Amino acid sequence: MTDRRSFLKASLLGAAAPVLAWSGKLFAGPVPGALSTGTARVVSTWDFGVAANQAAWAILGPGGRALDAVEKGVQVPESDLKNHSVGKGGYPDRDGHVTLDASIMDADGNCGAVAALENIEHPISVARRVMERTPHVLLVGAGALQFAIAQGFKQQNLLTPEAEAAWHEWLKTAHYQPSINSEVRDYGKSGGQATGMPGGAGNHDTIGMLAIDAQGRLAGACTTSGMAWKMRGRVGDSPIIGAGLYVDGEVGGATSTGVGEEVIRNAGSFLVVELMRQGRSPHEACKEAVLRIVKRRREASKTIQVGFLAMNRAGEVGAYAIQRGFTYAVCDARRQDAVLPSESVYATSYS
Ligand code: SD4
Repeated sequence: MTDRRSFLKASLLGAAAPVLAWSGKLFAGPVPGALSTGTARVVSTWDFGVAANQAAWAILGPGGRALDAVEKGVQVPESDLKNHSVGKGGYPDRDGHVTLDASIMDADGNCGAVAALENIEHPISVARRVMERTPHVLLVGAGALQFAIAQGFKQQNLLTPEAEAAWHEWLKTAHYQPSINSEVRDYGKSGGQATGMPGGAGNHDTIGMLAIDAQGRLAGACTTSGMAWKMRGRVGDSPIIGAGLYVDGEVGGATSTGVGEEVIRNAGSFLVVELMRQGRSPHEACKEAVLRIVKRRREASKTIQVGFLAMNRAGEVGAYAIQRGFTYAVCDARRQDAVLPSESVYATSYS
């Protein structure tokens, strides 16, 4: 279990990540290193990032812009009804409302975000409109919806029958313990759709995506329905620039998944980028940011998950998580369906 010995042992694991099977295939290469000039790459959190990456690659491959690629890429899980933590089909809050958070950022510090947005399938596209068509960075709740409607987005019910049934099941006990990332229980079995978590449902599927295009431009996007059964009005890290997402064209980008409160407390993605600015590799920077959370929250960290994913301006990629089970998908000219396991502080599940 997660005693000091296993903590130390897990912390001392080497830098070379093992390979992970995905759809019967194996990513046989090493953790992605620097790109040669004029080539592109996109990475995203979790194994379902493969499909999102491929949509992004349809733009990046022919030489398109990173910003367009990340927006189109994360729209895939936003529309995936089987993904219960992003977009349509996401699990609702404890009062039955599906509320969505999203952010987008380019290499020049342009950024936009929405939080607690309801009834709009693609919050990432509303976030981009906030970035490009308002002088603001973040719109929330009713105001964000009003803006989306004014921009021509169509309203629709995002609560699917499956998500509603899961909510009704949760209501039987209504035990308020919103927790995240049960992949520590489901690792290797569920293909990203977790089940059986404390509190009654899996909800670890936030997507954070980082891309670099053939012209060397970086961009990132992050989108989620947040914690299942959360308090109405709760907002996580995903729409907070510097927490769930940060991009700096001179350095690189970072994104996060997991318990948003812990990421916000540590300005997580900003920290990862600043550590890269100081010379750390993406892997080292993600690891240091995770260890800061664990150091501050030694006891709590045994039962929560946070994972960071980073890419520097050379296209090098790294990731690190508190718990075992965090994966990330990588797509470039070499192959488009790779999934790699992140290293973690704790080598074993807390459950
Ligand atoms: C949040 N960070 O709302 C999101 C949830 C998440 O993997 O990433 N789940 O706190």
